[in-house]
Amino acid sequence: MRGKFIVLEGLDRSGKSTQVDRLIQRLEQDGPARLQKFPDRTTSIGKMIDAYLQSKTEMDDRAIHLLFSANRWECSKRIREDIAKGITVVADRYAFSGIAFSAAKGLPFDYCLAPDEGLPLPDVVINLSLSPEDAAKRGQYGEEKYETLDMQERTRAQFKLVAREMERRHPGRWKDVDAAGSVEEVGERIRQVVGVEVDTELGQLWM
Ligand code: DGP
Repeated sequence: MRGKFIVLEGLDRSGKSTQVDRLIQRLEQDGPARLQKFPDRTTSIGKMIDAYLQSKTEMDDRAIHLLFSANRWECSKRIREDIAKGITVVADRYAFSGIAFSAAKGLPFDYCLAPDEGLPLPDVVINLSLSPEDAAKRGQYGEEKYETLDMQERTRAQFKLVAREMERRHPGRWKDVDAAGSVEEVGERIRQVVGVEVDTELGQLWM
């Protein structure tokens, strides 16, 4: 039986990384599971992305958009292989962040979507949603490029459009999960939506 491909999305401070770790620990009780973080900053493309996010280099908006996508493509072969072997892959961010963040900077939505067409299609996307008020209670943003209130607000609006696009093209796979509450409460909400039935074959994104 193949592994599942599960994606967690959400804004900075939504608790995504904490929940990804908890989810993997729980999944490992039933079989092999591994984390795939995006951007994967360990590859040579990932190092360019890392320098950009830390404002060590400047980059044209389209150039960085394509690098984020290239980073997903370079990891996609291993994702497919692992899933075929029965390993469940949990991605911390994926193509949906790619669209939401770049569209929030003003790039056309359809342009943002195009380079990821054909990537492995997640069986389920868990979008941790948090109101601006609850996000503000979690403290200051960090130092990286997009970690400002204005950028996060615009990205939040774009995530709603991404959700609509997913519902249109791949109905039933996008799950909004309320990220307000304790780590345990949010973890329980995730547990309830993650047990999906999967198709025999892994699909292709946007196709
Ligand atoms: P993280 O390592 O999860 O903190 O993500 C780093 C930052 O990069 C975060 O602000 C979200 C942003 N990001 C993640 N993926 C993409 C992408 O594909 N495109 C763009 N433009 N930004 C992204």
